[in-house]
Amino acid sequence: MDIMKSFSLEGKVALITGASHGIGMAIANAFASAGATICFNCSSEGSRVRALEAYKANGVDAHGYVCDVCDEEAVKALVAQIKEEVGVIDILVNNAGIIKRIPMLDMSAEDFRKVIDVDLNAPFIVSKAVIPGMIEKGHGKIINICSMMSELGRETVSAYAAAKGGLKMLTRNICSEYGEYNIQCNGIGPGYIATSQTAPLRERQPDGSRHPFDQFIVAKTPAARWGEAEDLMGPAVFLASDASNFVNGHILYVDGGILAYIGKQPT
Ligand code: NAP
Ligand code: GCO
Repeated sequence: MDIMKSFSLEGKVALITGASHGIGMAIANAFASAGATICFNCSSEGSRVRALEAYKANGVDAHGYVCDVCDEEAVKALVAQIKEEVGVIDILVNNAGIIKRIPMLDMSAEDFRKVIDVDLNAPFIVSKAVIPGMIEKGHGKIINICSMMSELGRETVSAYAAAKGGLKMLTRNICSEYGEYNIQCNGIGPGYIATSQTAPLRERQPDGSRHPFDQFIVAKTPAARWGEAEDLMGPAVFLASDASNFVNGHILYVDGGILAYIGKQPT
């Protein structure tokens, strides 16, 4: 048996939401390397055009769409358009996400709802649109991009932690409800990854020193570094491939060990 064939995504159609850059683009590039046809959406035409150029420069012939993942009718239309233009979706990565770092007592209910809408309601909406096609095909892979905040809280990220905690349980519920149709739904929980989303946490201070949070995270991570989006490529291909057909409802933390580590005693 050639075990490496079980990691192939040849002939598969993948939709990665929010893959105009960052983690989503890295995962899409990994899937393309493994043989998948890449579809992605983002929230603006500018992002879509820039992303298509980046994919092309990387040798990936991606299909890009502008679609707000919070808009159920637009999502249903996107899935139908992809079916028409590319094929029925075999692999879905619910990656699109936002964060608002605001102390809870200062956060408006509108801001709280917006984060929940993108980070939790949208994965429900997109999964609901994609699962019927997976059932018809007799297989499917759904990967929800969770977070360390699916397990831990911290100051200023109440909405995000609530959303990502809910996304962990939505992952387990899709596993429970659709596992019998040969659909595996798992999560990836990235640690702290150097993307535009975390750029504010890594900004140099006026005196040129590293951001205190940057120093904190590196000290708290056994790998002693921030993660790179590329660190997620292998785990994502594993969860999207036949190699993980008996893995279901699992959140795979790709965090350099941070969740396992209590932290170094202050000197
Ligand atoms: P990012 O660089 O901010 O990218 C977010 C992506 O989501 C962009 O492509 C953006 O599209 C898209 N998006 C946002 N709202 C959307 C909407 N309503 N409809 C469609 N697309 C939308 O974020 P990232 O760091 O790559 O993170 C990607 C995912 O990983 C997120 O779910 C995030 O919560 C999660 N995560 C990140 C980290 C980290 O440390 N970076 C760690 C754990 C989990 P536009 O380009 O059009 O704005
Ligand atoms: C934050 C960060 C984190 C990361 C990630 C960690 O402000 O704490 O943005 O939330 O994005 O989710 O796994």
